[in-house]
Amino acid sequence: IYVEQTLAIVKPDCIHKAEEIEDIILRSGFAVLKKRRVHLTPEQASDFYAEHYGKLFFPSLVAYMSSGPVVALVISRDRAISYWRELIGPTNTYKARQTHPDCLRSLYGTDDQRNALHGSDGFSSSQREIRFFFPDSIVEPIAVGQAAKDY
Ligand code: YYY
Ligand code: MG
Repeated sequence: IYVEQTLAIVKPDCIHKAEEIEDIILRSGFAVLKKRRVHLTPEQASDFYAEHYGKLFFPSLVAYMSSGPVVALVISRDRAISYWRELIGPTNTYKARQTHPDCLRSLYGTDDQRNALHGSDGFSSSQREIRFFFPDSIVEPIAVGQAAKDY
């Protein structure tokens, strides 16, 4: 078993539910390793979402993500990256409500852009995103209980 880390963000439209979300994270088998509440500047939000630079939704995404504080959490368990993505569900809140009614974006999202929660989409983005909020982090999966060849 490999214990991974991933980055979760409680976005500005969901910030009043941050403690409730942290409870759900803990009850879902994650450990919360680090946590930070921060109000991103538009420049920081642009850097975080640099992969989407130039897309039509980019300016409003940056405005949304810098519109109020967020809570960034480093969370950890086996298969953390894909499991957290499964829990939050599809990007579009309206689509999520149709296809995954129990997912967190369905329950906590506001609209097609303000979708309450972020999750890293793979190992390299988890490394980049964890270091974005917590620059001194060492981000590696840790083998627990089994030889690496069994992974
Ligand atoms: O990884 P995820 O957050 O599920 O979606 P991305 O495609 O990476 O988009 C990042 C962010 O941008 C998304 O959470 C909302 C916003 N967005 C949007 O406003 N409009 C879109 N058509 C696609 C994404
Ligand atoms: Mg993404």
